[in-house]
Amino acid sequence: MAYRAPDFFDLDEMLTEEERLVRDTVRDWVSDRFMPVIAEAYRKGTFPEHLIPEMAELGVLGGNLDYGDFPRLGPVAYGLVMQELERGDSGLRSFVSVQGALVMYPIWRYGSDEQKDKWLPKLHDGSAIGCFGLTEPDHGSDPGGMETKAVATDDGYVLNGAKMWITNGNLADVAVVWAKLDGEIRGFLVEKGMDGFEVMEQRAKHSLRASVTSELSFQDVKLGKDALLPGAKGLGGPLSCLNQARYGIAWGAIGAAMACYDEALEYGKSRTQFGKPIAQFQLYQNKLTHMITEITKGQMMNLRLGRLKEQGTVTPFQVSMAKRNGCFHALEIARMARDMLGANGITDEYQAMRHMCNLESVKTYEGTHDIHTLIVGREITGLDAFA
Ligand code: TGC
Ligand code: FAD
Repeated sequence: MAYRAPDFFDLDEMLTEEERLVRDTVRDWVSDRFMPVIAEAYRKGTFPEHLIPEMAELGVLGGNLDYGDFPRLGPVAYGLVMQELERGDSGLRSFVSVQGALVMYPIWRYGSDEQKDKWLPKLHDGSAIGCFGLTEPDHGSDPGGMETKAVATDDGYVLNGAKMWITNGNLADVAVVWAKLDGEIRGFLVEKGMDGFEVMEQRAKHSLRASVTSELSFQDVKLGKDALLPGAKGLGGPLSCLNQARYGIAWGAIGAAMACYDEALEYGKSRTQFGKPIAQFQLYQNKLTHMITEITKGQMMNLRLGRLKEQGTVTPFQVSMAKRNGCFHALEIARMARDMLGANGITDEYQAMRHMCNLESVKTYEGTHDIHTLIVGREITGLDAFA
């Protein structure tokens, strides 16, 4: 069944022709190339790596960055790309988010010219993959407490520690690793295959099964001086990258909700009980109305957020609100859609339960719902829950 993207408030009218073109190109690619393979990939617990060159061809890997001949997607076009990718699967959007917002962005913003020239072209054309190591086994919501440590030597640094829950870890040619150097958080580029650098896939997952998640461990890994990202100092370094990725998640989560809504709507019109389509019952319509209302509110928030980002005035607190809102409602909508599909909703012939399981992770990573509540709470009250 062809996907019919909900747009109840004609937000399409508020997009530029270029933004619509970018969105429609990615939407068609997801329908034609990704949807046929996702159920099987999810079942097997693999990421469809064979599609990476096509994603690169679409220009979505770091395509918003001002570098070389990159397409320089604007914030709204970039957000729409994330929305369309996550309509396919959160794992697909995760792959692209990590590569662009969490690996290419820190290299682009904080790296030396040599680091940029070495990595950005390859990461953009998909010939190199990256991952972002901030979370540790004992430090998730409080990355400032990290224990991974770098010690300066005559010719570089020695890195020790561990990172956990790292998206793209086993696929990565380069890891952006955050570690304390003389007590200050700094970013390092750690390359695949370095002595003492081990990567283990975390496969026992009910969620984001079509995404690679890994543990990284560093035992006396010797890094050259050129491994340090010179421009990033303090927790603000990784958190600035999270602003970019959280922005994409705000859009992406609404994309997953749009997929679930469309599926529940179509199902309700074709499934008959008590002699009529279930979509004719008031309760079913109440659920659909709730879903489309929250989707519309999310779409409007994201579009406004994108325009603020375009004019350079967006704040991290606005990004937190949109990430929190998008994930919360998308998960609620996915759960609702699963219920509306009855027993069929638990099978992988339908998408709702896959999105529902994925969104549990999406609500957790890049700052949990509670952490974003406290970030917004700190901004509006001036009182710091983390102090
Ligand atoms: P706090 O005192 O608030 O801040 C420390 C320094 O950082 C600055 N800062 C920011 N800078 C840029 N953007 C932001 N959003 C920032 N928030 C804070 C701040 O100004 C300060 O700078 P300075 O110069 O004064 O030192 O730090 P805190 O320790 O109180 O922590 C604040 C808190 C809890 C909000 C923060 O730690 C947090 O956001 N925790 C959540 C952790 C998180 O989101 N982890 C994500 C890991 S990556 C991931 O999940 C990838 S999933 C990818 C995928 O598959 O899609
Ligand atoms: P915890 O911080 O232990 O939180 C547990 C619970 O306590 C949560 O409900 C939380 O909201 C609550 N809590 C914590 N602190 C407070 C507080 N102060 N007040 C109230 N409640 C609180 N990390 C990376 O660095 N790179 C990646 O690529 C990456 N990819 C991921 C992929 C997946 C599939 C998943 C699931 C996670 C990924 N993460 C990644 C890690 C993710 O960012 C963390 O899981 C997240 O930040 C939460 O940390 P935690 O799991 O340790 O939970």
